Formats: sequence, C-alpha cells, structure tokens
Amino acid sequence: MSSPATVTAVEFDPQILRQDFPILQQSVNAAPLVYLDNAATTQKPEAVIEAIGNYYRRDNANVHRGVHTLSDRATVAFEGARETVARFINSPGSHQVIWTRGATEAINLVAYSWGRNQLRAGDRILVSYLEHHSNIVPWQLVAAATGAEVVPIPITEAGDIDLEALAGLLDERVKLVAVNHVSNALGTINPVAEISRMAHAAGAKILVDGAQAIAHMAVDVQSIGCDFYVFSAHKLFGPTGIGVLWGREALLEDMPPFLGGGEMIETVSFSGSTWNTLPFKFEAGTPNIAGAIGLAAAIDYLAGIDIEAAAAHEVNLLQHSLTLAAQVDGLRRIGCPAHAVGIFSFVLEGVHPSDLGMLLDEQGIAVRTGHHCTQPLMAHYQLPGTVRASYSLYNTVDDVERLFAGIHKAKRLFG
Ligand code: 7TS
Repeated sequence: MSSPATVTAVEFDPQILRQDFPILQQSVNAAPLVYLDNAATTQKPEAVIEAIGNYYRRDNANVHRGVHTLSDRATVAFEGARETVARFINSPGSHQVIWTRGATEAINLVAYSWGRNQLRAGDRILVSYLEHHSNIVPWQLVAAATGAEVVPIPITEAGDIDLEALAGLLDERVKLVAVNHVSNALGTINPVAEISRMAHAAGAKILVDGAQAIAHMAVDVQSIGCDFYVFSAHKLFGPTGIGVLWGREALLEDMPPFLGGGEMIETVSFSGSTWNTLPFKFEAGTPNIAGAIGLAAAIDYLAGIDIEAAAAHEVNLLQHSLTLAAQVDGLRRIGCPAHAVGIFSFVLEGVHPSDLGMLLDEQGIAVRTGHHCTQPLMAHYQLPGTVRASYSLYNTVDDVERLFAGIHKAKRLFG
C-alpha cells in the first residue's frame, strides 16, 4: 500500500468537500447517507450538475453543423471539453481523445476496429485475472471472430499481477496486453508503465483500462507509455453515458471506423464513402454534448483539489478499516496488494455478502456486494462474491465507523 507518510504535510478536509455534493446531504432509511460505492459510480459536485443544467438552459444545439450562435457555443464548449481531457491525461493532442459512452464502449471500439483488423489465428491477447468483464468479453468476441486466443495473466495470492508469469507469457504470439490500471474488486494499483515496457519489448501493443484509476491519481498517458487508455466520466465525478478512448495517433489513423453514420464521414456516395479525420472518424452520430461538458466541469472541479492528498486520505480510510477489521472475528479481507487505492473488499464468515449489503442499506450505508463483474477473479479466490466498500475523497473516518457498527450489528443478528 502506498505510504500515507509522504503526504501528511498536506491538509485535506473531506468535511469541506462534502458540502459540494448535494446528494450526500440526505438521510437514507432514517440515517445520514454513508456512500461507500464509489467504485461503481462517484457522486457529482454542484459544479458538474450546474454545468450540465446551464448547457441545456442556455446553449443547447447540435455541434459542428449549425451556422447559428447556439450551435457555435455548443461546439466551442464540446471541443473545449476535449482539450480539457487532453490536458488532464497529458495527451500530445486533443484529436487523440475520442468520446465514447464509457470505458466499456472504448474497449469494444479497440477490440472491433483494431482487433478485427490486426489479429489472426494463433495470435494471443493477454488479459489479467484482475480484469473487469468489460476488459475480457470484448477480447473473447474478437478472438472468436479472428481465431486469436485470450490467455489469462496469473496474479499472486495478494492480488498483484504476477510480473514473472507475464514475462514468461510474452512471446511473439502476443499482439496485445490488456490490463487495468487499478482493480475495481481489490484496489490493486498495477505497474502499468513497467507492463507497457514489457509488452512493447515483446512487440505487443497495450491497452490500459483506467476506469478505476482516473479518480485516484494523476494519469499521464505519455509517461505510462501505453497504446490505448480508457475511462468513464461517471467514476470521475462526471455524468454517466460519456467516456474516453485515448490512443496513439498512428494506431488510431490506421484503424477503420467502429460505427458508421453522420459526423464520421468526409464524403458519402453510393460508389463508396470516405472517412473524416481524427477524432471524428470514431464519433458517428450526435454525441453526448452535455456529457462532455459535464466531464470537463468535473476535471475543472478536481483542479482545485490535491489529488495525491485525496488518495492518501482514501488509503488512510482503508488502513482504518483494516485496523477495525482485525477486531471482527470471521472477517477476512480479500487480497492484500502491494499498492492499492482505498478499496476494502471482504467476506464475513456466516453472513452472505448480499445479506450484509441489505442490512447495511437498512442503516443508510451503501456498499456493493457480489462478484463486481470480475467472475474469473472471484473463481481464483473461490468466492461467490465479496462486500466492497470503495472510498472517495468525500468519505470520512465517521463513515468507516458507521460501516463497522453495521458489520457488528450483522454479526449479532446472524451470529
Ligand atoms: N473497467 C473497470 C476496472 C471497472 O471497474 C468498470 C466498472 C468498467 C471497466 C466498466 O465501466 P463502465 O463505465 O463502462 O461501465 N466497474 C464497476 C464496479 O466496480 N461496480 O460497478 C461498476
């Protein structure tokens, strides 16, 4: 786990930040809401809600096509949002930022457009045991279509990618390595820059699924050195229905369109059509304009927050959880990664995860239970699922204590 000692000098007050999130100011089931399901989706600050509302109240029009003032305002805001994302992830250019519906669609875009054209029978795609289904199933679909093979990268008992095993798998058959930056089920922070170097040394490309990393660390696609990086806005305090595919320019230029329609073409005739330039080649149809503007507002909101201090605060909440967990008989944390974000995944002997989840909900505490869309990982640990508390910058020590009071209550009821 990353050491919080390095950031103790930074003042970080979640109580102040909480005021920015209207949804947190409510009671659920007659208790103040404790929202610990941030890996599923984060809550939205007033600034994001306002940016989306203001867009619809003042500027709503379609982009890139109108000569009128509203269309121009919408286009400026929409393309400005792309620039904001490009700066946020240190992309060399904003044309490498492709809007998608989210991380899932971004991975499918690469699987269909790059995978179906580059992969042949006998080729291999390596994906780790830590992956979310959205970074497994698209590769299985492309493998079925091309004759390529999906091969799992083993993990250690602690829940880290086994780098030695990965090195052993990286031969000339491997064309792509697909790994997450942070595991949604265990919180593992994967050494994606090192994995990128390893993949490239073997002649393979690498896609990094940043869905869980983007809200917890500064992401720099150039220093990671990956070929593709994907994330969803809704896990970054932005709206649902919008996400990003970032790709290397030369790869994106070579890839055929994913979806056909308006916006992605240069010319259309019945003898054939030609494609628009990047990024529009991959953006068929009217895009999620309000979503892009909402994502940019979320990034602007985060600019006022020390993200490293926030991450250290979240890790402190995890460490506090582990201290309290040590006092609960039959509670077992799943995974113990060397470096992790503030995700606490556990099982409680004698209590089914979904029963515990429901009991916590009765006390106003929101957690996720189940397989977390990581069935191969659950199979690895021989578990049907876990209870997961995933911390964000607005969670407090009091939230953790409420969680444990709920766990003790469950033990009394089921024990
Ligand atoms: N990749 C990872 C690592 C994820 O955690 C998720 C969603 C996705 C991809 C898919 O993101 P989407 O926005 O396209 O749906 N993870 C979770 C979760 O842990 N609980 O609910 C959704």
